[in-house]
Amino acid sequence: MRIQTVSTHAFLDQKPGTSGLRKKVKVFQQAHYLENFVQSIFDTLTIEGDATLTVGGDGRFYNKTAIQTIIKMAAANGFAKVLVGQDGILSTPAASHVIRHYETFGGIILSASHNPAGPTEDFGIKYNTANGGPAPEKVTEAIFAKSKTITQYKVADIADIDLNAIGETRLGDLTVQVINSVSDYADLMAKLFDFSAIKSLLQSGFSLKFDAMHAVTGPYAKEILVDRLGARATSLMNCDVSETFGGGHPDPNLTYAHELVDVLYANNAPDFGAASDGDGDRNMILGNAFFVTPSDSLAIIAANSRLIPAYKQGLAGVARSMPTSGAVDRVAKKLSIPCYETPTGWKFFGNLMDAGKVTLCGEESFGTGSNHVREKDGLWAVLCWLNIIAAKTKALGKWQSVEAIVKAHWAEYGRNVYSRHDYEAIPTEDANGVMAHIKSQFLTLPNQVFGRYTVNTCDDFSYTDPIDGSLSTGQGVRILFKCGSRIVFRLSGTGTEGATLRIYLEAYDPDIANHHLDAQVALAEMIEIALSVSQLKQRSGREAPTVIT
Ligand code: G16
Repeated sequence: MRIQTVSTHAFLDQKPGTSGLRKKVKVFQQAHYLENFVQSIFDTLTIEGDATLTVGGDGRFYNKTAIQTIIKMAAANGFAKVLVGQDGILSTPAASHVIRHYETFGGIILSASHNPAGPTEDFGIKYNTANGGPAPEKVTEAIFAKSKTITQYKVADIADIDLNAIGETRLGDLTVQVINSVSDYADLMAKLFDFSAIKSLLQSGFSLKFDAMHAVTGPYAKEILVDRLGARATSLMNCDVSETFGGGHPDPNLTYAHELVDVLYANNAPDFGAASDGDGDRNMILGNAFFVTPSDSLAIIAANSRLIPAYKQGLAGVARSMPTSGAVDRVAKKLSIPCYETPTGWKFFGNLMDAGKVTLCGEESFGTGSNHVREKDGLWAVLCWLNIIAAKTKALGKWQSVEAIVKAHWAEYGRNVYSRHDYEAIPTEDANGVMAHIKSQFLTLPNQVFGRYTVNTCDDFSYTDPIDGSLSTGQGVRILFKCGSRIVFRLSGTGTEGATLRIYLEAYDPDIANHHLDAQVALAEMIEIALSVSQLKQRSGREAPTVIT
């Protein structure tokens, strides 16, 4: 096997964001760009003789091209074996499972998640460590540092692999094994959940609609929901993976998953609806004409976790990202288990799960998961809900609607009314100006009264990892009110165009008489306060958010 050493020049923009390096495809197509980043990853690792690398992606445009390059570079950099999903497909949670199940050295996941796909759209790459989780910040910082000084990379002179043919190929010192993309993951789901109870529920006439948004979960949903659980084939929509994700924006929220939303809000709607994103780690849960806020979904799964076989012994603890609502905190209190508050980014949950401190984690950004893998997991969340409904149905003799389950939860715990307003693709200087303007008021805001809200404190969230002591600063600006309500401002770390400014709004309401209110109505006063304190409209020229969830 001939190994070429190729001279290159550094690109200075390869800083991984919230979840890996995400850029336009055209940026990745520049000569040496992808290779530089892959070499920078490999240069931060100590690759031992028998090391295996897992590789897979969400099937978007450029996935297969990148995989061929990565295989050649893995061969040149000392990996003994590469495990790759058939056709280059592995959903992000499935990739995490493959890394753990086959105990591989680590993995490279190719995805820009919920961002659109195609020649003029987005691509992404991230490294996951042997625990199956996204590399922690100290590793991503080291990769970035390498990328700024790189002068050469190594690539083996070997033929392209047939990614369609399951089986092993030997190329010089490297073995490439193409594996079924779905079966290991589907087997894991069958171990965690009560498939026979879910099957009975589906046979009893309970109807569902799952929207894969033309992205990676299509084949997973077919195998699990239809082939193994017996849902009708018509329960699935947009389940053929296309390289452009059907020209859509595979972000499972009320704006971008409108096709599914229309079905669930129509006459004779199904009892349950769900969607997942480009790489299969996000989820949106809907009932008949009812939307479940991701923060509530996490709390409800935690509160009912004993109904699911995998969690019937109880939870070690739970964790949520700082901007996620405190609904799960109330459940943790009742269960007398710890609840951790981390910065945004699934990578911050890894240490807590590895140390056995938490079992369930979740984020307001439509991510929920458990310690079965080290990524959030869209289909897992869907199965949690189906399992909970199936178990309650068994106990009550009839099924409860999603809305009834959520409202019963609010009646017991109170409602953390919640919404996020996103202003996407605004000029970076304007977004930075808004953040600086809010921070400049840190000393004057406390004790100011805005209608029925009085500011208690303000800060820029920072986090010290309780396991390894690492400190992460600048994780979101918080305005905390005396009544426990709060407004958080944060710049997204996953966009590829300008800046995305997120405003997170939360107010706690224990009064059942208000629980029917639409969140935008219930939070109207706080939305006005957020706009006035931030001067967002004046500074960005934007009249309204791009997305409201
Ligand atoms: C990624 C991270 C999540 C994070 C989300 C949004 O998700 O894994 O932890 O909550 O981005 O991050 P931001 O607010 O910085 O845009 P995904 O699904 O894009 O991989």
